[in-house]
Amino acid sequence: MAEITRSLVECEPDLTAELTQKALTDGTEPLVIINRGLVPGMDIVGQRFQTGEYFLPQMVIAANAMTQAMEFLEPELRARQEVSESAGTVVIGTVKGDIHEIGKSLVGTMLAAHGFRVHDVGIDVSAAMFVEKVKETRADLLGLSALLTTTMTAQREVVRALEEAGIRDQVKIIVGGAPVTQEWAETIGADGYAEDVVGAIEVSKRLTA
Ligand code: B1M
Repeated sequence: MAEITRSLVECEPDLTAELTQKALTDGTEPLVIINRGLVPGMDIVGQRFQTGEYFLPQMVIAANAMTQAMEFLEPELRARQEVSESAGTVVIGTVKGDIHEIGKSLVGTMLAAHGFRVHDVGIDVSAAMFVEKVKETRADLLGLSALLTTTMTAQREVVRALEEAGIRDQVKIIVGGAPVTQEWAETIGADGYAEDVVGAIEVSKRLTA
């Protein structure tokens, strides 16, 4: 896994793709490749960006490399789950002002693999759009991702917009993303918080049981 991490950090997307495919062929579980290979690489890239050692282009290259690797991993993640009954309907997206996509998409993919009908509404999604989609799909669960301290507040706006639309009690809300905490979830009146994809599945199942 260290080689995959290194290839991401060194911004070698072709090598990341090659090593990801090789690990899959060798029988490594896709979630192990993600959690022990790819995510640690993204964390190092983020730290280097923060300290000024890396700039935006390196973050973009690393994100593209992980997205490319996810194209091999997503079908494998889905294939590992055989669920006949629907666990519920989920609308998931990244909040307004935030274009971080990878974590949100991963959570969406894994929810689908665990039997949820997932409507991924994308990134930079307004509160009004979330409300519209919840109504349209009659969602049981709404997932709000935010990766920036400046966009966390948009999660609260969505909760308020649902209240104003009179449908807050018809849908459970789960929030997540690097700066988000359990305390924040409670502060804004969300129903659940998850730190990572495994937690997101657990909390989503609990909220829709
Ligand atoms: Co941005 N960025 N970025 N970035 N970026 C971070 C988040 C940052 C922490 C880097 C850093 O400085 N250390 C920092 C935020 C600081 C802060 O506010 N606290 C940051 C910054 C500052 C910025 C810009 C402002 C930079 C600039 O322009 N000056 C800018 C903002 C753009 C915007 O959104 N308006 C920006 C841009 C970008 C790129 C576009 C270059 C790119 C994203 C490309 C894309 O997504 N297609 C990018 C990237 C790649 C990162 C880092 C390096 C990696 C994010 C990632 O994909 N991780 C990130 C540093 C870091 O997180 N270590 C950073 C892998 C992914 C699997 O993990 O998304 O955390 P993650 O998702 C996890 C959990 O958080 C959780 O589960 C997932 C899986 O385990 N989770 C949920 C996520 N959503 C969930 C929802 C749930 C439950 C769990 O329920 C619904």
